[in-house]
Amino acid sequence: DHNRDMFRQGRFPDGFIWSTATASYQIEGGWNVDGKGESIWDRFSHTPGKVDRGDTGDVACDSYNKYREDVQLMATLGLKYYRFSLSWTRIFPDGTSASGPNEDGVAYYNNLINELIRNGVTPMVTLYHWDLPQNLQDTYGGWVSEAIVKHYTDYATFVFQTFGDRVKYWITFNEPWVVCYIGYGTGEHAPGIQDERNSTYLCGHNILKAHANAWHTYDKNFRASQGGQIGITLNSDWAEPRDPDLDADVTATDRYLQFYLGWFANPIFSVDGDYPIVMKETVLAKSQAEGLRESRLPQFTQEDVDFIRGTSDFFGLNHYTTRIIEDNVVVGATPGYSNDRDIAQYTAPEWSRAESEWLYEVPWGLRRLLNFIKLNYGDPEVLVTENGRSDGDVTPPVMDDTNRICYYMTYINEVLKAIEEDGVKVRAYTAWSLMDNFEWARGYTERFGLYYVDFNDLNRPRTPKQSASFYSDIIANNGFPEGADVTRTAESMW
Ligand code: GBH
Repeated sequence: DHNRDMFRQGRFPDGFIWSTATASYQIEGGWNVDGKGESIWDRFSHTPGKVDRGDTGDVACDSYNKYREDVQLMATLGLKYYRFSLSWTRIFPDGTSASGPNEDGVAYYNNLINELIRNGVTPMVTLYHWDLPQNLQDTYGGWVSEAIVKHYTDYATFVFQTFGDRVKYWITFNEPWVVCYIGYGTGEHAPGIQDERNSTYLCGHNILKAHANAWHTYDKNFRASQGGQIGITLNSDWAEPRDPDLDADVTATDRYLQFYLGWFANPIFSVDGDYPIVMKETVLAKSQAEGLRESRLPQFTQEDVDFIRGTSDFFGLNHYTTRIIEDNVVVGATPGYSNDRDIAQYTAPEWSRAESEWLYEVPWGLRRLLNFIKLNYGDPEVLVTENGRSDGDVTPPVMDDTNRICYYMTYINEVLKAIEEDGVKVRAYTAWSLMDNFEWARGYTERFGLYYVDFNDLNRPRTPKQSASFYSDIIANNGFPEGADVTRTAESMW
């Protein structure tokens, strides 16, 4: 029973990166000020019925105005790194370089970056955390069209040129799986397209191309002069077979992981590149069974494969939870990403659930996933770019957030084991999130912050939860060294 794994004392390697993350649409607000264009999340949240309680990111945490205060929160925590994302439409209001750059939007990010650096905080910048320019959605259908690859590349080139003298860590995309499956498949996220059959796969195809274009642009034109690193952040749950003695379940579990992480990791990080073989074979067979002549999974040319392979300087990983997988063929099911996998998923009764209905606490899943990455994707340097736990929006607010402390403590301890016992090259850990923010389709009903934000107060005051000082202690001690208070606390909670 891996829930009873031992607690491990010890420090993280020198120079280990401790960070927190946010994303533009989730915190900035200022959705239509100073020349900013409309994004698909502006449109989506303004459409009745799409977000719980009708919440929007119009004001969010008001970080567009309160960024100096945010940087002070980081300084208080002793944070040396901060991961945030750029709003594309603040820079190019209609998504194309013909429409910009919008000087006020550029100034906002210059101010934020300079304020971070003045306070000893290294910026880690995500170019795309889901807020696509609405114009690119309207004109081309968004990520289903290869036409937007060029616009993304123009945007990337501009931000490298403009901010790259000070930004040394770039992340091209946050979680393409979510963009393509939840945005273009289930439609629970913007732009709300429900087409798992084709759009989900087309989206993935174009994001992989856009990512590779941005990486090559940086590599060729900016790396030598700017000396930064550029990679991608993928999300994945870990998975275990329902019956480990049943071949069908073991194979189904691998299929689940290949369709999840492998979909994007295999083209970028594997030796041969391209989509996972099992994904190509399965979607082709499913397509043929429907009477189609070609697979619904688009094909890369050998030139594409070579262009995409090897285009990441690190493996950015967002991880939250684990699933139990069973082989399961649904006869007569609507063809598409979900059903192409032929799986059923479960959780274990002993796993405690966070406020988010998908988020079960399974710390050892992170260690296994890190080992899976080491084994399958060439032992890359891994940056954990998100990990965290939600509370509900309850009165009075939960400030002594023991559950979150426990989550961070156990998951971070598993990262330490992965480094020391398994030799996984984990270089960073990032808590999601610095503060409570707009939790996408859940609006403000789920809170992931180290800082509490009062969304009923126009000033959006931030108040530290207990987990803020706990995380701060971990950072100050660089882990759990023998004799430290934080180590005693951790051991007593384990
Ligand atoms: C991250 O995604 C995001 O990067 C971040 O912006 C967000 O605030 C944070 O998580 C917390 O949610 O039940 O099939 O619809 C996390 C990965 C993957 C979590 C999809 C929710 C729902 C799967 N997400 N998952 S499903």
